[in-house]
Amino acid sequence: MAKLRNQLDSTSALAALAGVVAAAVVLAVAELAGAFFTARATPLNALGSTFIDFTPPWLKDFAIATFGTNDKAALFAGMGLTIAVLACILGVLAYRRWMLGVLGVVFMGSVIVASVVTRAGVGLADAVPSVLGTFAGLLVLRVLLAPLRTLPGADSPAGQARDARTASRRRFFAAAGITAAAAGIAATGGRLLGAARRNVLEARAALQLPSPAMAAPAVPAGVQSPVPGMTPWLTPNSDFYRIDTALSVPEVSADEWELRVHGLVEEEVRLTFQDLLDAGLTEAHVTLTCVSNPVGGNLAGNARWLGLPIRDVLARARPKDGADMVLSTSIDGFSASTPLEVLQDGRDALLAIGMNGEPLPLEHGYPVRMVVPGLYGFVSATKWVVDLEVTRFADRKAYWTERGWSERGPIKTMARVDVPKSFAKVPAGQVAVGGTAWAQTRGITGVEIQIDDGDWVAAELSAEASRATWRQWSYEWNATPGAHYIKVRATDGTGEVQTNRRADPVPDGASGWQSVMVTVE
Ligand SMILES: Nc1nc2c(c(=O)[nH]1)N[C@H]1C(S)=C(S)[C@@H](COP(=O)(O)O)O[C@H]1N2
Ligand SMILES: [Mo]
Repeated sequence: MAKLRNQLDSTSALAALAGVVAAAVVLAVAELAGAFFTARATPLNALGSTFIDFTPPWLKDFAIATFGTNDKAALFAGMGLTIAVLACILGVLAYRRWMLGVLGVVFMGSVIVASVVTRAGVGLADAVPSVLGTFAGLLVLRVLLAPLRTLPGADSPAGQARDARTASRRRFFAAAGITAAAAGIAATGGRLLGAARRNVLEARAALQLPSPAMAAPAVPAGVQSPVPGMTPWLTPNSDFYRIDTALSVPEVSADEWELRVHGLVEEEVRLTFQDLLDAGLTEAHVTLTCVSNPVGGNLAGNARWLGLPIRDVLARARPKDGADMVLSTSIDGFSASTPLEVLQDGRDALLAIGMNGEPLPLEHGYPVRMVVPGLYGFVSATKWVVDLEVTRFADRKAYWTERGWSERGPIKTMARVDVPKSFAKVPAGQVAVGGTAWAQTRGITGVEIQIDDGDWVAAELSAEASRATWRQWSYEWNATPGAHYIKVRATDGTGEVQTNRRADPVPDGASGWQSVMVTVE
């Protein structure tokens, strides 16, 4: 009897230990996954905040009085201890009744999820790391408890039982040790990764953009089409389309950022972020467009960019005769080939640090990116740019050129219907039709509409801010019941009408007229 109790107790101790290891795995996996999601609420910090919220005031006062500036460390120690105790109980519970253990772990996971998603500025997607952690914890608990279940009963022959028990225990300790070590590495890795991102975000938040030496021309009244539901003329940073090959957003510190300008130049130039802040910066509205944008697509956005004209940097480096291209490279290896003459012809091609009055968002290239009016992004808009090599198209190929896209990418004239949407149902009578058209650097001088097989008629153009930006248009349509097609085409500043020749985005941009089907009731 005593022997049986003894054995039960020591097995319970192992089960408790399994619970602690599983809890460590929950937190470690959540922390590691969290590093890739958000800097605002990593699982450990969020749990800490919740822990603070639930700590009675007297205990808080006691902690601050006792531990002073070490109160954060004390908080995490206290939290760790609480979690460890709960985890011991959970481990034993799971050993006795697996389903009870599962419920306990899921409850613990829910507490972490709730802690994360109730922090300010956090979305539901930020719960994913905690959910992943919870599953990993359950798995580990299951695996660790398995050898404990095969411990021989009291009725098996004594010697054999002792050997089997030793073997089971050895397996248990090996598995628990390896898992605990892996959890430690994952948690440390997650913290380090998360810290880099937090540091960059804090530096970005503290950054004061200089006022431009050359301000953007005032935006005329009436750039926005009056049609309800229209795309905003100026795209908010949070709505700006994002295209890049980066699996996780590069975290580049502005302090460490440096741009090297080299290749076919008389003088190699190096620029720091401070050099950019100290230079006279230019502000300009420029509409970016992605070459992958299909006819009627929305991979285009318009922002006010603040940056140093690239021609100023090139003037210092003095390109040599024979150079015809600048290969810009990002810290993550992406590269773009931009014709040298485009960067020198006076358009607002910028090494941009500001977007709509803010430092660049991380995903849009913080601290520095290129913005070149008139060229698709894949040959011009390098984010996290760190290197400009003055070279020749004959000598060097950019990232997408090596993958079957063209080496040059002037933006094609394009008109788009924004309202009504494709397949919309609208009431008969006056229907407001509105959209956006672009032909950066050439400008838009006309937009025409065709209903079914009718005549092409001129739409009303909204004001134009510059030839580097898109232009909105609107049209009052007297709609009769039935299914109708609205076609649209633009004319650019050279007088050329947008081509109806259909082309896929590969290799140098889609073309053709958009046709939108609507049902009038
Ligand atoms: N470093 C880097 N820069 C990049 C890319 C990329 O994949 N990596 N994609 C380019 C492409 S294809 C486009 S369309 C624009 C998009 O810029 P955005 O994400 O700020 O809208 O960035 C360009 N700059
Ligand atoms: Mo793109």
